Amino acid sequence: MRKVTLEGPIRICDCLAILALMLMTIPSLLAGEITGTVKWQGKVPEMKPISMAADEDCQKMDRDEIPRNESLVLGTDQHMANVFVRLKSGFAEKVYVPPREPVVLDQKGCVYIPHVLGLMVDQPLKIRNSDGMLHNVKTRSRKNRPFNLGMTKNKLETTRTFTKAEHMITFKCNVHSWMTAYIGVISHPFFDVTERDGKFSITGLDPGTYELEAWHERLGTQTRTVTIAGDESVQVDFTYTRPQKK
Ligand SMILES: [Cu+2]
Repeated sequence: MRKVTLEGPIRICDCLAILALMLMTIPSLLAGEITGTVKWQGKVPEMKPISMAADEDCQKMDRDEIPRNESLVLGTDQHMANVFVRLKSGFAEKVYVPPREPVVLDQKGCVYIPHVLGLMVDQPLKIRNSDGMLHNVKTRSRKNRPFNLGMTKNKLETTRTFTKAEHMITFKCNVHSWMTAYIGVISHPFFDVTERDGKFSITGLDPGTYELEAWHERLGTQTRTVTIAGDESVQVDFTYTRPQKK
């Protein structure tokens, strides 16, 4: 068996390395977070199945049921999916390093999956065509250069990055009019998108006062002012309801 000793210069190096690791870890352990849920309040509207009659290949795909209109997606207890929650102000104005791992936007079953997603400036977005049939990705953006990309059965994957923060960029398919996705490109890592459980979590926050915003494609934005005093978890819940008729 190899004998390991901690004597002489190695020991000092080890101590310094452990100290450095502790210094890097302690701030994140002491960081605060904002968590919460987003719920729909009131009568649940009936969301009709998407009409895919324009493309027989989409319509006859093997699946349990045709997806429903995605402009309101609820889970159990009326929790809302596809709400983009982000810090709008209060965070340190600095350059945040984006993750190297790509975020994936898939074209599967003739819909975009996910319908709403977020990524950081310069983080790769992998656009996948799991359907292996003709789709077209056209972006509607003002700050980043728009693109219009045919994805044939021979082009199943491509990667793009966005150099500027933009909230939100609309993705549409020219072949299938119902296919829409919304992408938030954010300059910092403090954002989340709800799934059907309606939950969001924004972590790694220094003490301070923040403006927190929830965004929904049809129902608009809501903001809250949230103060984090230290290593605490502050709960903030959002509620959306049917807009009042004017
Ligand atoms: Cu398409």
